[in-house]
Amino acid sequence: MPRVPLEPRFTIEYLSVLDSDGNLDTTLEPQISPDDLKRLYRAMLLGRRLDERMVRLQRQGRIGTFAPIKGQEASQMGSVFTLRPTDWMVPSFRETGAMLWRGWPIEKILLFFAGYLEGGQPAPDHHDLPITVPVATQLPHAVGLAYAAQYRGDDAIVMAYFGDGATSEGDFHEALNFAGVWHVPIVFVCQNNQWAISVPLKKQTHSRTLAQKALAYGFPGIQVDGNDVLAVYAASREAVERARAGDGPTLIECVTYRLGVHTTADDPTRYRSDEEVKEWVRKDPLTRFSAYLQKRNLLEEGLEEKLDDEIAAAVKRFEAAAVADPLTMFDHVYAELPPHLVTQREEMVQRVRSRVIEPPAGGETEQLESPPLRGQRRTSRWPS
Ligand SMILES: Cc1ncc(C[n+]2csc(CCOP(=O)(O)OP(=O)(O)O)c2C)c(N)n1
Repeated sequence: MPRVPLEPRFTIEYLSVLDSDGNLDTTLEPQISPDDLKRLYRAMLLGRRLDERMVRLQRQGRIGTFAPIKGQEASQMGSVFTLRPTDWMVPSFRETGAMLWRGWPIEKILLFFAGYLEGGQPAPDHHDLPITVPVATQLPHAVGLAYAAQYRGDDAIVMAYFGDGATSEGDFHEALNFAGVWHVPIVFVCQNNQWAISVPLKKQTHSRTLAQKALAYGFPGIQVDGNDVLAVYAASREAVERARAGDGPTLIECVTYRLGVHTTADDPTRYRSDEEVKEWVRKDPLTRFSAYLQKRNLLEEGLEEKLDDEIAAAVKRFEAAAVADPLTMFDHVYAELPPHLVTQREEMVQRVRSRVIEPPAGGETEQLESPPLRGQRRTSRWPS
């Protein structure tokens, strides 16, 4: 018997609309109104300015460890921009930009990175999941949400974010498999920023692209220039429309670069060269998009200052909050605390009492309400 080639054979497309000087392939230019183009740029710039501010706040000890998005603004904004508020956005831990777009107040994001429970809770009418630090664990949840939308027959779709490193996790493969089998309305957005902390992409996979992994699970994958907001937008809109029409999932691989540190606890000079970083600075998504907007006369004067003022006002509101309550860390994992955690909690209570950990100053700061999560008990913030 001869060997028979099976159909379909696969190909992966690569999409790019703007080159690094902001020149356009007019045949591929997506239809976006001038107002929307301005909103997109504003959101990308806000993401960048807040990012830089948060790194400084961390260095000053005013927030904790933070994962910057610098360089990934086009991947995040071009994709999240295509969602409706009633759709679901499922982040990992590097989607500050996408979260801002979805309406998370800046001070709430600051609270999260300062260790406040309140900072991590989406508002009740918010169709977003909270930040997820364990790599790829958000993906099966995202597929579950998409399955629920399909089951209920509503028209919501799900967009789930993750990095190149996440594609080596079992959760990624299980999620994509279920998404394919159930044909659920989901768009997987992989921000391939070339590094998973110090692990380069070539040690992560031997595949030519990450997009092609979708084909093994029976749905389309596309690779886009992730520093080109118009390309990311075009691919995302197509994927969102496909999902909403009942035509199943898509995997979008955004080829981008993390220009900064992995987190503020990282020193990337230990594992990557200055030349490599410089090469990617040339492809900065903001420079490229602003060159395009300049040509179309759509750049707003004084925007940077306006955004900085907005950030400064939010930082003030954030700093008016009382210090975070360390005891909340025991509240929301177990319904009944196991004995070793009861002991640890008691020890923490003693430490707070003996002022090894300072309780809130009282008077000048505003006490935040920490609502209990569903099915859980309310705890008092500070023991008497
Ligand atoms: C399950 C799990 N293993 C290890 C870690 C530690 N860790 C945090 S981020 C990270 C790398 C993630 O890389 P990638 O998925 O490419 O996302 P990026 O950080 O580049 O956005 C690792 C290994 C973790 N958070 N969760």
